[in-house]
Amino acid sequence: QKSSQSSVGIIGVPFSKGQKRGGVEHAPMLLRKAGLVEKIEEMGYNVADLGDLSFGEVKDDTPFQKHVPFPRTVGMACQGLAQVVRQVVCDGRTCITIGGDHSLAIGSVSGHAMARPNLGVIWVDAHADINTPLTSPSGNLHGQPLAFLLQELTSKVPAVPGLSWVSPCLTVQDIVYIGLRDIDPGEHYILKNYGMQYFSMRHVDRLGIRKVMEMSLEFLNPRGRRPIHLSYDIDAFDPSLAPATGTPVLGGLTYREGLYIAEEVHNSGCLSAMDLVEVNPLLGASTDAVNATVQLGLEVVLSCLGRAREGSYSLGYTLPSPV
Ligand code: HAR
Ligand code: MN
Ligand code: MN
Repeated sequence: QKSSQSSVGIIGVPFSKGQKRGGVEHAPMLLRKAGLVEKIEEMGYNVADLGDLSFGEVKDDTPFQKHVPFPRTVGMACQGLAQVVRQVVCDGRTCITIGGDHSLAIGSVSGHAMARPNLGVIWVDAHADINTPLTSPSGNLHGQPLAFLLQELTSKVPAVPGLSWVSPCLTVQDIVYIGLRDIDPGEHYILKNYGMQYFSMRHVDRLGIRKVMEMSLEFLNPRGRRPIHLSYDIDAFDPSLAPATGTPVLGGLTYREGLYIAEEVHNSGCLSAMDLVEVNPLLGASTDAVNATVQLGLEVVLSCLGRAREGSYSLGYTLPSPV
């Protein structure tokens, strides 16, 4: 069961400077080893593999206000990624970006918006990633991408070196969150006072994932014709399922909830681009823990492209008859 588009583009983004822990840059290589490209091809897609991007060194990238590390490095990587995503989407392919840390969404969403200005974003994450550089407790840019992308926050986001090219392409009407459970005070203030649509894990508990997906797609996609950007942080899953990640938080999505989200995004017929981020193979307690996390990331991507848990058969299949 293919998506409305029969071709995809895959971009590896071995990038980790949106946070301070090493390892997340190895995820694209491991997802490829797990068969990412081949499995998507087996589903019947035409796959353009853009390979893993490489990023220039930025010398003397001093932290912004002694607090936000690697601003120019993140800015340059995202600017490059944006151009590649824009091109893939313009070529009529569903764009799959494999991170890397979540700061790369500044680039992937910006590039997607250059090609599809009316896109809507589904942000699946334990975290809201909407700290401004001034509210961020850690300073890390992977906790801030949405602050740079939101028009309503323009006056609250300082000029950060390396990120001046970003033009806020989203409004609060264009985003829905699923899976939140670790929100900083500044972020909670934004969620509440800017009228953002979000489904925390408490909402998932109350409503069930079916209702959450119905409401999310209804909110973003009333006429069913709007391109969707799915930004999927693997830490949305419970740490028992996705242990190899930088900032695990207890009480996350079950395997079934996490795949259901991906399946429903596929069923909307509107998936235009997605990110899979924050798999960090150096942070698993064992090889098994790392492999489970990588495998789960792979399953999310395949489910977004139409792999169904109920199974499938291809067009033209017929039951063999005896003699
Ligand atoms: N909210 C925290 C901060 O801003 C941690 C968020 C970053 N962790 C992520 N992103 N994995 O989703 O530092
Ligand atoms: Mn995130
Ligand atoms: Mn997260």
